Amino acid sequence: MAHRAVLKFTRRAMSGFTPKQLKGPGLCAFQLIGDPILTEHYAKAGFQAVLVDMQHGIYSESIAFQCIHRLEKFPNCFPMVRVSDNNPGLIQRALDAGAHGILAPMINNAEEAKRLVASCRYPPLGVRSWGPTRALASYNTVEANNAIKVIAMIETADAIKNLDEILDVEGLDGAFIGPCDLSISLGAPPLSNPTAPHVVEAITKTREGCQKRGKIGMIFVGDKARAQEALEEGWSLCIPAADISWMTETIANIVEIGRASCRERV
Ligand code: 3PY
Ligand code: MG
Repeated sequence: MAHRAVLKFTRRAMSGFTPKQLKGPGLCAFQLIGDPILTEHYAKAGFQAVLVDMQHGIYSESIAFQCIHRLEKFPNCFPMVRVSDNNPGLIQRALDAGAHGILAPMINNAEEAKRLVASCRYPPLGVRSWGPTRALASYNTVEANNAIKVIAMIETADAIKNLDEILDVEGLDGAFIGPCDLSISLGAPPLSNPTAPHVVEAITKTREGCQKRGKIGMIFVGDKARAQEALEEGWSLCIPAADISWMTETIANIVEIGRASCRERV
């Protein structure tokens, strides 16, 4: 009886629920600075998606989820969370908070990719547990299963070795290149725009693997020039560096303008 009452409430609360679409190709904002006002600015500016980074972002879970909630006002901006680990508990909390996209770091083989997919989908496709607290905790589990995008981070030598088996995992929607960790793992310096030929080759192989399968190919890059190039190469979603680097770069430019003007006066 109690269960029926909860279901009835949930149906009413969620009526009119429209899952968001990840359109692509386009840009995704990488949010490391934990403030929902920034999330709103990224959506207003026209980013197709915002990635709330719970792996390296500087904020608590509560703030991260407030950032996700702000995106409910922006139907054209897709809310994504990078969890800190391929852990069903973390993933399901992010989904219950309203994330439509889940990215997990360091996916190294098909077994890990399958575990990631299973955490994101309700039975019979996965093992997601029922906990309707926010928008995407729809009463309609099929609708939720269809709406969620599951993305594996490809950022180790093992992932490149096992790339085909990872990309072939049913229910995995795409792959996301972490160029810095991938470079480190392949014995190169951690660069957002890697130049070592074997790293570039691994990145290209990942893009081609996604394109061949019609899956989402996502990449983090160091600047907007490389972002433009990456989109022209055929990546579906490109992250043009992170907000903390946009900020530090802008700050350095502003300070330099001040210094230059003062130099002229002395
Ligand atoms: C990496 O470069 O390793 C990343 O995870 C970027 O987000
Ligand atoms: Mg990484």
